[in-house]
Amino acid sequence: MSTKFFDDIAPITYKGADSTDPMAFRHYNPDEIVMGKRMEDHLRFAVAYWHSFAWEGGDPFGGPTFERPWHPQDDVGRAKTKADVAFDMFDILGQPYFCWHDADIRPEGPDFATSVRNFEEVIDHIGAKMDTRKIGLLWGTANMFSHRRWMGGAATNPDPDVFAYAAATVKTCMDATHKLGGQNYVLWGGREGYETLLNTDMGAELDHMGRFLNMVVDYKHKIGFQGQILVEPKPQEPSKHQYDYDAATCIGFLRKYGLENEVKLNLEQGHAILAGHSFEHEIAVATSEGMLGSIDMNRNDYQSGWDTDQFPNNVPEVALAYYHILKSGGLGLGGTNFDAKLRRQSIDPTDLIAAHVGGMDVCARGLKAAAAMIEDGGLETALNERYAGWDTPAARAMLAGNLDSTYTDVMSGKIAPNPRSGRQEILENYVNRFV
Ligand code: XUL
Ligand code: CO
Repeated sequence: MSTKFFDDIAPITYKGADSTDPMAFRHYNPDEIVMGKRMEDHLRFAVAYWHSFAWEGGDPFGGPTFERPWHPQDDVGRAKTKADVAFDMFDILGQPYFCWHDADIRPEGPDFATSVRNFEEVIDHIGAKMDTRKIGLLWGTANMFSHRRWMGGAATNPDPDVFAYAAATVKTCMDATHKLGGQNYVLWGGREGYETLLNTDMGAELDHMGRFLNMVVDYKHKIGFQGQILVEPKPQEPSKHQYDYDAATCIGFLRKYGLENEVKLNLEQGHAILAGHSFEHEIAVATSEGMLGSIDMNRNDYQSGWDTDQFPNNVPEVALAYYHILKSGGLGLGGTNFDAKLRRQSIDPTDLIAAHVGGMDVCARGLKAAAAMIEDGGLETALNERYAGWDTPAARAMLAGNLDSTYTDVMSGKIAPNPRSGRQEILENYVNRFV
């Protein structure tokens, strides 16, 4: 039964690119076949419970701006109302997945045991709602950054009691994710880093984080969870420095602690920007190592310089991201999670729906542009031409050889480099034909 929160908003349908209806998809057409696969199965959209239902519209200068029937969020009954409204929105959008942190869906209790009881009660409520629908859980995660106990980190906290609390918390979140048939379990370490090196033993903290992640992987196998374990890079915010800085740093960390075959990456557009990269850079780093797990889709404001988590609206950026994803074989068990929130003036329920409709359409357009570029093959041909020299037996022999044998060939004049254009503008113009 509907909560009436979204009042008269009907399920969103695809009406085509010429439609002027703001509450219709113009590009996202779930059943449309793109490169041999349904669009819905490529994109695997998820709604993020925290931004859409737990965040109350506060910022560093002012309190909540949203007034929702499930506020204040300190009661299990109201947490169930929140879930009912969330599922109303899922019914309207028709996206196949959603994601949560424990703290988004249950009120914190006065002690751990009460928090877990609250959590299990709401998880059962959510599970019953999932049973009557097609929707699945893309991933679950633990919020180990908001409560004051986590202020010095979770697995990297100098206090072993906090490490213990983190271990117990992640166990409950993995259990709940498994119970709801989750496809992935995510760890984002907002406080796994430092504020100042003056009080931080970085080596010890990294060892503790490596050990913690090994415990997570062991537990995954113990309970028979078939999903992927993912870590989500971000360079800073809330910590001054976060250990999971970017994709390359995370991959180095995973290799150091023997986790490279067990853990993949959940990459977020805004985090890539904060790290000084493009989103496609982060995706290319991960795919070149076979470690892309899933993506968090949003955008940052390029002027403000912090993590604004806005809904995506830049088709060329999104297209290049999906280009690298499609080239590597797609998202697999991962998906496109809207880790994106409304602006705090967007207080109407309609804003919540419209934001997702727009974001889904931008991604669908980006996906179609990426697929068209792959089918046309222009970038691939240019790449093959650029690297064609490496297909020769002489070049392969050089890689198998050593410095002095190569020296002889260069010294004799047999090899003399002849610079060639990188053709960047021509390739940028090419991309512009598709986006
Ligand atoms: C924070 C962020 C998180 C993670 C899950 O910047 O992206 O919401 O995605 O903890
Ligand atoms: Co995220």
